[in-house]
Amino acid sequence: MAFLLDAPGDRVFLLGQIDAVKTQKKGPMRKTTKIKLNQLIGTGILTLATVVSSHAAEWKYAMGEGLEDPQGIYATAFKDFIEENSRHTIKIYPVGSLGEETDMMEQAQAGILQFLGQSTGYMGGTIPEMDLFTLPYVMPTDTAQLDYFFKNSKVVNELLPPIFREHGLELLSVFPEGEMAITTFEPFRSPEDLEGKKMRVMPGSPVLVETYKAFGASPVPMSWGDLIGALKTNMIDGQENPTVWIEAYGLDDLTNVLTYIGHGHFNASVSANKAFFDDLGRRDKRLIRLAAEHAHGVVLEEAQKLDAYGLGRIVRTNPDYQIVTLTEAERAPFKEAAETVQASFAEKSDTNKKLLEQMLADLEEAEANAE
Ligand code: 6CS
Repeated sequence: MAFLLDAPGDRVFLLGQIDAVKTQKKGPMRKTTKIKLNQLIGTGILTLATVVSSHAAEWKYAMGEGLEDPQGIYATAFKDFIEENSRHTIKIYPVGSLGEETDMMEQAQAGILQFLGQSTGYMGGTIPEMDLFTLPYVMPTDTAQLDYFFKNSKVVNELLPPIFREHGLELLSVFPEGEMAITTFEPFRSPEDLEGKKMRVMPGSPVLVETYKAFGASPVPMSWGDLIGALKTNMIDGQENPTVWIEAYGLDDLTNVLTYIGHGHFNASVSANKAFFDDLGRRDKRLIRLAAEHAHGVVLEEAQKLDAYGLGRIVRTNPDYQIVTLTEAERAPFKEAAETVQASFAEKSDTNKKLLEQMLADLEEAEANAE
């Protein structure tokens, strides 16, 4: 049965017949996923009132990645959901179109942008508590546990939203993109091997600087826009990023070795400008939350495939490239060094301490419940 909903000035929906269509474009993952709104209605997530928006607006969404990267997949799914289920439209500004990530953060806080997709690694300078996600050897590398954590965690769902509001943002999602891999010119297997090596880290995060110091290296905070040039001119000796990104942007062609030391995951967040969000009506707020929930589900599934696909492509297209996974014994000194970084984060404020404790509890729950 289809219900006809016709509100003045609103789009007419035949509920039970609407499909929100999302298309992914990357390589072998290319496919079309139909998101049936009646499935959401069936689960009670969606009610008639939530689907309809009362006026049409164009909202701006900027992010630190391209359309085919994980943040782009999220943004596209978010946009499609909003556009299929309201009269609003979303214009997406991918990496490079509005300046560096720090510029985009300022634009989102000022309300020039309505939505911001940003790597958590860039956020520590603006929202110090976000460095939680950058702490070494805290997050698991198991993707099922990560998915469970990012959907159910008290840290993400309860503790961080009020902190974001203090910074003029409404938090919508935090999601993982892939395990951090370190690319270098020379192989390393211990902190001693990294001594004196200039390692590029994302700018703004005190934790990233402390981590690479603890690992024996000399960290060099640098924006994405400067990284390729710095590798080409040997200004730096290495950098870290998830495999999906390393392959997509050819960082394997610019270095000789990729090493997994199991120290962390690359994560991204999505938020809205708080004043914009607060001014919206109940229906639009609900629409945005549903779009975020939908996009989160899409990216959790796709990002893992993309990360594995990235590694497969490196192995196929760059056969001389060395791929190293450190053994547990080789990881031990890195893990030990990481403890000082975790302790220093917790000592910085009571909020940090509380967040880290809750994060560890959430991760324990994820380990017990993830399938
Ligand atoms: O290394 C960086 O700065 C970039 N890395 C990723 C995976 N996404 C965006 C970010 O700017």
